This record gives sequence, structure tokens and C-alpha cells, in this order.
Amino acid sequence: MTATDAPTASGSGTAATEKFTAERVSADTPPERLAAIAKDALGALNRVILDHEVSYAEYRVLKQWLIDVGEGGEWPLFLDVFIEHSVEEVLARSRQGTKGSIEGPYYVADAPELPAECTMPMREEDRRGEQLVFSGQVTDLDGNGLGGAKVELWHADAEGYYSQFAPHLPEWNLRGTIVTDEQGRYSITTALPAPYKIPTDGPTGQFIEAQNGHPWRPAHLHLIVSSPGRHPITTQLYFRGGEWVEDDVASATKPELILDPVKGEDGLHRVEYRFALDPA
Ligand code: MBD
Ligand code: FE
Repeated sequence: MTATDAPTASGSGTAATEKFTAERVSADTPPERLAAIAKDALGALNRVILDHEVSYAEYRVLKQWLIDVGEGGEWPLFLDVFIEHSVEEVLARSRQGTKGSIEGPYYVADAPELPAECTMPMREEDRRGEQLVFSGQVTDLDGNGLGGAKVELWHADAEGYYSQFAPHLPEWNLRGTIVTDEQGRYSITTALPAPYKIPTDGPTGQFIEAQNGHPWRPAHLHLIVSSPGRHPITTQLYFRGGEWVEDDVASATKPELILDPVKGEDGLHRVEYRFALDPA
């Protein structure tokens, strides 16, 4: 990596902001509900200011910090790390199947399709590291296999970088849309991910330091599993005994989402997982 293509917080932040803005999101929130949420949000913030007797100097520092988060493109990062888990918790109240988790800022739709048995696109250096054979089945809530289901998988490389959010990686590195076989099965070989450090060279890093936090997420796989007529599951999977599994900066782990791979004689780590999808 050279100095000019070294990943930075503002580089990945700008890319994440551009990707998100291109989605042109909307919600059909009724006006009365929107008004109630807006009023309570403002009330909560004003309450903090009064309780902590925030000064003018502190207020101005806050204003500059908010400006910096926007200019650095870090709102996707900041919000997904510190807020999204509560939104996911609300969604989870109406789901029976496999547990979900947050999407985070680095999902890209329409990754190239791969067959049920496949190896993720990766560089030579990714292939040289520890490899994981992740296999299993996509089912309905009764355990019937869902053929032709889609398993979208994306994750960071061993250095913690995501393709399309760091300039030195091939476009679809460690990203793919796996299509399950007739029984809903899949078997994916990929690079074993490492713990992920939130970029500390921007305003989100400043914030983490200010609240005496650490910037780490446990090693994780991101997944969106979908099948026609079913609610898609957005989730993440973690590794038993891994660093930060019990102390994720993004508060996004759940006991049901922890894998326990076994390393075979051939050096491959193997683990199975089943995704049960709720009816839509
Ligand atoms: C990540 O890789 C991630 O998954 C989340 C939630 C936030 C920042 C980076
Ligand atoms: Fe991630």
C-alpha cells in the first residue's frame, strides 16, 4: 500500500455516505408519529444539557464536532455503531426465526452471484491466511429447505478493510451473493475474518476516546439471507472465544450468533449454520 491509496476514516466515510445517499430512502411515517418522535428526541437532548449544566464553550465544541462528522462523511459509521442496534432490537420483537443483527455501513447490493458451493472472491494474500468453510441450510420456520434462496455475504479482510470502502482492494473482494441448491444448502469457503477496528483518525474516533471506550468490533461475517415470500434476515456471525465478542463497540452480538468452528487436519476451519426465515 502506498501513502496515496492508504485507507482513511474520511475515505471510507465519504464512500459510505455516497453509497447511502444513492439509496434515496423514505419511510411512510404518519405525521403525528413523526411529530411525537421528533419532540421526544429533542426533549431527551435538552434534558442532558440541563442535567449536566453544559456550558456555551461545550455547546460550541459539540456544534463543531457535529459539523466534522458530516464533513468527514462519518454519519453512517457513527449511527450504525451507536444507534442501529436499538432499531434492530425493535425489529427483532416481531421475528421468530434466526436472530438478526445490524447491517452496518459497508453493505453493497448486487454482489456477483456464486453457486451454492463456492469460494469467495479474494486476493492471493487473503487466500494465504486461515480459511473458513461456512456451510449450512436456509429453511422456513418448520425446517423445510428453501432452494434458490440468496445468501449475501460480505466481510472485512484480515487487516479490517472492506472492498469498495478502501481504495486498494478489488471491487468485489470478499463479497458475494450465494444461491442455495434445491435443498436450500450452501457451502462457502472464505478467509477467516479478524477483529475490526473502527477508524480512529476521525470524529467518531474522537467520540470513542471521549467516552473512554475502545474502537473494536469482534471478527464477524455480515449476511443478508432472503427468499421469495419471506422476511429477509440481516445478521452477523461471530466466533466463540474471539476478542471483543463480549464487548462489541457496536453492541451487535447475540449468543445465538456465535459460531464455534473446528480446525481440520487439512488446516481448514469448518462450521455449519442454519438460517430460518419468517414468512413475509
Ligand atoms: C463495521 O464493520 C461494522 O460491521 C459496523 C456495524 C460498524 C462499523 C464497521
Ligand atoms: Fe462489519
